[in-house]
Amino acid sequence: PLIKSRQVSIIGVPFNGGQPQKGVEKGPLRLVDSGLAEQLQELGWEVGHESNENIINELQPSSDPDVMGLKQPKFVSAVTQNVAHQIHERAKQGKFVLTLGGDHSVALATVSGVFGVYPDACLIWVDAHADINTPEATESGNIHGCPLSFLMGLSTDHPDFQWVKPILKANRLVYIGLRDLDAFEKKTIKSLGIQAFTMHHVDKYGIGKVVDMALDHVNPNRELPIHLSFDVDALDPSVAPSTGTPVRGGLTFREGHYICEAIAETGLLVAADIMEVNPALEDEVAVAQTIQVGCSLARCCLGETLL
Ligand code: 6HN
Ligand code: MN
Ligand code: MN
Ligand code: MN
Repeated sequence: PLIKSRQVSIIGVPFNGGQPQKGVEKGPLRLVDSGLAEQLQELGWEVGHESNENIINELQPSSDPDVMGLKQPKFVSAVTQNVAHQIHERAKQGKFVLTLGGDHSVALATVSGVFGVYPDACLIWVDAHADINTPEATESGNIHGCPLSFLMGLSTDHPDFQWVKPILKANRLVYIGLRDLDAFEKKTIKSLGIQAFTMHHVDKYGIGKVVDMALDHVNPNRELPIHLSFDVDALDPSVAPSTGTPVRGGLTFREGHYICEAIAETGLLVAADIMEVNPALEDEVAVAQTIQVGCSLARCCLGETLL
């Protein structure tokens, strides 16, 4: 495996500034409080944990008006730039980086940090959404719908995100689970030739074939490092109800876990994000279910089901 140390660095990012709903900032601590660190130790990993519970509030600017149609740009930029450095340091130390969100704008930090250390990595984006809107295109202004446009260099003129380097090439990105795309996103995926497996493809081919085809596309020789960014809204709302932008018709419990298992099995996974768990949404039973799923996806990424 690429990560020889068997050390994992859990990076909590208790951040909600990329979208309007409160509560997603409570995701990381709930995942850890439910025993995630101990579970990973049981799998034989040496676990470090940085909760970042104190730094986020300090980075909130006193005034943060919309810029080019994006909401809270200064707050999102400051938090993600800061966390990108932290993630870069941990990846550079040879540790597996497990980032717990927080909303998906935090991918600006995870992908920047990881690709800074592994420039030839590929990114597997598991999500109901494509998160590739530009400031011009976004209908909501929520930055959690935009991180990939910055990381791919499609949005180079926003003053607050000049620090984001366009490190992601179209042929190193693959989507799985898509089912709610904005018109601009569809057009962009087509025109850039980004490989995308929607729920239609999961139904048609089955998840095993889809993951094989996804890896064949971004990692044909099975030699490049892999970063997995898993938005829990990729799962069906009956599986992961407590999330901010649920969409019917998602991945089953097994399909979601299969993705993590199959990628872990390659030995090439160097970083994983578990994003958009919002413990303030739905009832306590739903929250507990969503937290449990988040933890078990993370464990599968770290090899729980490998023999
Ligand atoms: N997520 N495409 C919509 C938007 O507001 O741009 C939804 C984005 C959802 C983002 O779930 O990470
Ligand atoms: Mn997302
Ligand atoms: Mn999503
Ligand atoms: Mn939509």
